[in-house]
Amino acid sequence: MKKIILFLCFLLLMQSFGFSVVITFEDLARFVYVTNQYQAQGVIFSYSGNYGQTGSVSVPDFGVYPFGGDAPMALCYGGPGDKLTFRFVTPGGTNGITDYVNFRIGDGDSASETFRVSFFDINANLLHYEDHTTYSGAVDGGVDVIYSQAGIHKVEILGLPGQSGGSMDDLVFNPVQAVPEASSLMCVLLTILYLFWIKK
Ligand SMILES: [Ca+2]
Repeated sequence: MKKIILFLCFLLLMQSFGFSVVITFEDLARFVYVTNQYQAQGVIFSYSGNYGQTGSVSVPDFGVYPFGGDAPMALCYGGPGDKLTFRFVTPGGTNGITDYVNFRIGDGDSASETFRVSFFDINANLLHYEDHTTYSGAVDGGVDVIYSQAGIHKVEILGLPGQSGGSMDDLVFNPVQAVPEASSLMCVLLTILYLFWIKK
């Protein structure tokens, strides 16, 4: 019994000492649709609207110019009403959560970009949102979005009126934790009860 408890404590410790994940899109070519290429690291992407592809800010593709990310490659999104979404998952693709998300977003051209960034929990409840308008200039047209909160499952970037399309880059998040299903929790509980029972 003591050995089992020690092993479970070891697993919990290993999980808590995980390192943050960093995604710069530099490992992908231009014009690649980004979907589940980073599932093993804990995130998958989806879109409604235009783009959803990698673009080079140094060419520039999609009219996207440097905005302060790790150049040249970035993930480009479209105009008003277009939505770029990413969700945190386990390597096996089941639902996951994180407690810290940080990324660079915007555009470096002369047009302004207005967009809303929303964070949701596993039950699709809105945790937080923030609106931004970025311009070209001193900050290269981009802004850093940083949000810390337990239970972040999904992040949505929605183009607002005035948006002409932009990019995101340098996505950083804390290691993703699996969301245990009710049946798994019950299984763990029954196992613990059984172990106590055979100990007696
Ligand atoms: Ca990049």
